[in-house]
Amino acid sequence: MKNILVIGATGQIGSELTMELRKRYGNENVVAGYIAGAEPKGELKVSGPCAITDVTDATMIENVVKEHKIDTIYNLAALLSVVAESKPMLAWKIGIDGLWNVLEVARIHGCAVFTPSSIGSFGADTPHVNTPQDTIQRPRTMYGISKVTTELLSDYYHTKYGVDTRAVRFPGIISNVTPPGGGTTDYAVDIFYSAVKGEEFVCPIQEGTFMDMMYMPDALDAAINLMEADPSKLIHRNAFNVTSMSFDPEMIYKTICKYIPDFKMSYQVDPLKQSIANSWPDSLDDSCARKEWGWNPKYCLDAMTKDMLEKLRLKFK
Ligand code: AKB
Repeated sequence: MKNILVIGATGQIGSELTMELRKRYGNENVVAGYIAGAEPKGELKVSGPCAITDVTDATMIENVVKEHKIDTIYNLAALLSVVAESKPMLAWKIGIDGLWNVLEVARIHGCAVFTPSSIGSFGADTPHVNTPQDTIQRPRTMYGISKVTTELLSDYYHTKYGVDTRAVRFPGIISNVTPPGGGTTDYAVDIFYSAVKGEEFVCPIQEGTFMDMMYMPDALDAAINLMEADPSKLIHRNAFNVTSMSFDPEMIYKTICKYIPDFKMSYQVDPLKQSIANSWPDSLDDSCARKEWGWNPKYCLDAMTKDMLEKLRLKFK
């Protein structure tokens, strides 16, 4: 039986991952770790144990791990790419000092650890089309630098200490429960909210800018299925390219227009978001994830759009 701690359980991915893990492993066996000021609410709060778990405090993490006999940690604490550029030292403190705390606790208490990387771990010198699993990374954003370091430090703990670390490089995640905050790919979530509210969408990313994206149900499967995978089949660990779709603003706009024909979009490009997006891949090659642990996403752009619009319409009814 797994006992799981999700650090960052009230964030965009954490809030849905915690509920999915509770569904699969039992409510009592999944602890929602949160920080002061971001307390769990609603179902997340009442359906299972919650514990204040600040990733920058190793003792606090260790106490939660000991109290709940944790054997698996999903470490989702991080600042997203745009906000990390305005707070680079904080991004490092949470992303890397925090990761070091998690890995040390995991080493001492024998926990497996999932700490996601991102398409942000790639940089301007990376081949942008069909980006290989193993290729030049060299990002120039603090988010990217911290994600490459996350990958290297996680691999280090695996090879040196045998800690069972595994991760994926998440693309932009699109979801209808908890909005993302401060990412370059946030536009692909915001556009759905504008469409459902009947508002014009002002897009901060230029037409023709392709980025990898994924619908939340596939992102949850990616994290959980990788942690369930047979370790003897894993050639890579930190971190696997995974993707479900690649589109530019026009493609997602036109797909939404199939369901809401009078939806309007204009452009007001944000220079910081655009420069980050330009340095990221257009499309990832995720064949290693498919081969080594059976990655197989279910949602394409059209299926995701249909589901997003249905769910958001219910939310704003
Ligand atoms: C961001 O845009 O910062 C994130 C990511 C792709 O890692 N959504």
